[in-house]
Amino acid sequence: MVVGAGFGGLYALHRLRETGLSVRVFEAGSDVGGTWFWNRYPGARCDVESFDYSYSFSEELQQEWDWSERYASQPEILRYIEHVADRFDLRRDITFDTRVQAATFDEAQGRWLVETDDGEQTSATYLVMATGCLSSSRIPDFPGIEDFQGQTFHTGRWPSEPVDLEGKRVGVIGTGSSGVQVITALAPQVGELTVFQRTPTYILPDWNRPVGPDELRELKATYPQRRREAAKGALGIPIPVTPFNKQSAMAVSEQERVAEYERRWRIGGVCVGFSFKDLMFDKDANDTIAEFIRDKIRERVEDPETAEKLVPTDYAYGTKRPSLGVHYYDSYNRDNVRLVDVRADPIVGLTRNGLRTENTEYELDAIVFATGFDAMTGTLNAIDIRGRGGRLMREHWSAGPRTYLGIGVSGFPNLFLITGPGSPSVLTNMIFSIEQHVRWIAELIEWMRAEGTEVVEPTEAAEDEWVHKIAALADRSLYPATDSWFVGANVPGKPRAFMVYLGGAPAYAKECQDVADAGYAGFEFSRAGAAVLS
Ligand code: NA7
Repeated sequence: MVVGAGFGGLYALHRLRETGLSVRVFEAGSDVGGTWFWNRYPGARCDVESFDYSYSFSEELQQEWDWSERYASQPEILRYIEHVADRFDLRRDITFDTRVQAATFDEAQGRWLVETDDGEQTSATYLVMATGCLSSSRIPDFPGIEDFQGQTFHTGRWPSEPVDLEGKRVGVIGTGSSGVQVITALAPQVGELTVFQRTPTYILPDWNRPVGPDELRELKATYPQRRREAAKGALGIPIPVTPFNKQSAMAVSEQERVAEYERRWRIGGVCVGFSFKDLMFDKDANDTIAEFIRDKIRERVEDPETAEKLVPTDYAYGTKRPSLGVHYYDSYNRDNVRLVDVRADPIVGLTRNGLRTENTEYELDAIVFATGFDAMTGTLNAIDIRGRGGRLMREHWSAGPRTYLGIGVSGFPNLFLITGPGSPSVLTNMIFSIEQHVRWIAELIEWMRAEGTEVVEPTEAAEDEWVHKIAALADRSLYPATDSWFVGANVPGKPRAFMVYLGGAPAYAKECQDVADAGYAGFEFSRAGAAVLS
């Protein structure tokens, strides 16, 4: 059984079918797409290039799909996923509009008993959680939220029917990646746009553009090489043009440093973050790129006071996920857009007609919450997942998520996480990481069937060691010091833990391969109802 029909769940269904298993998928949405099904807000676009943010498992699929832009928009990505679902006849095994509420491991039978919100109870040998890293959208608990008479939207739950905001007074709360994209798209459409910003974002240019026929032909012809390069890149994307610079930012003169930033800025995308080897590890080095980006903001925004509000100052570049885009700052040069710094003038709550801060009341016809997600663990913890002895996974994770390889959880046999906490997941190209996980899990299941063993789970010791490794890798970097969703700081009461493997995609893939080559070291195997064999 697979939970979720986004990129992860669809490939899990396809690949596990190939192993000869019968597979059933439950999906809460009414169609395939996951993230790209729900996040259909204006301006939604992927921040990984389309030729990399696509499945590599089928050469025919690669050759028949024509990406139209360097960075694909949400509608195009959704069309692609729908095409994949049709092409591999996936929908016949997917039950839509159905949310998994509980999953209990029956030790005697060695099966997962699964309950869905329509009351159905079913069971499966293996349970694959392809529930996404950013799938539990979050609206903060603003007082008076139910009093507001206008329209409200969350970017991560945008309606599928058309939304007409033309001429309206619209407020956007939040300026993370979703906020940046939706603000850029709405600014020219709406009557008045009021942006309520708590923390400004570092934004890199994407220089998005159409992909012409010649480029398309060339890109298609070089897919195999591109995928090989992607496997060598720390983020699961190819970086042949602008590899990681192995120098320290502090080892060169200011002039050389700025020249390197400028060179990469012109290319755009995440390669700017690879300008020097220590940007994410050394505060002085990080300050240099942060200041470079701040100057870019100051150049772009006409009103100096607004520009200063848009300049991030209190956290290191990259420790909250940077956004991509070129036209965001132009929004603030428009007469119909105003910026409210809600750190200086905090939001008190919503009112019947709009939103009140300590100093002002803003009348609004609609409010867009671009306020993020209960990331990495939110969706999993919302399901009553009970492992051996009836232990709830959310209790097992009460001090932060505990996994082995980000794939398995001790005491929760035959349960697999796709891009789970403790894997490189959100700091890589998600499709690359999804494919790597699904392949690895499918090969493990094939191995178990060949060995005649039925039940697999990580040992507690392997899980402990992995949890320490994730923390140790993070502690060498600047990430843990920032209040971000990477550490769960955006959700009040959430335990603080850095949830991503920071060693890079190739090192991670090697760890997974080494585990498999050693007969799945760190896992223990048993027969259903029998004691664990080691
Ligand atoms: P993010 O990155 O979590 O951004 C959420 C934004 O909402 C961020 O600017 C928050 O400010 C803001 N926020 C959250 N709660 C509040 C309250 N109570 N008041 C004011 N502002 C608030 O979510 P996104 O959807 O933009 O992006 C998620 C990921 O999707 C992204 O990283 C990419 O990987 C794709 P804060 O920074 O917490 O001060």
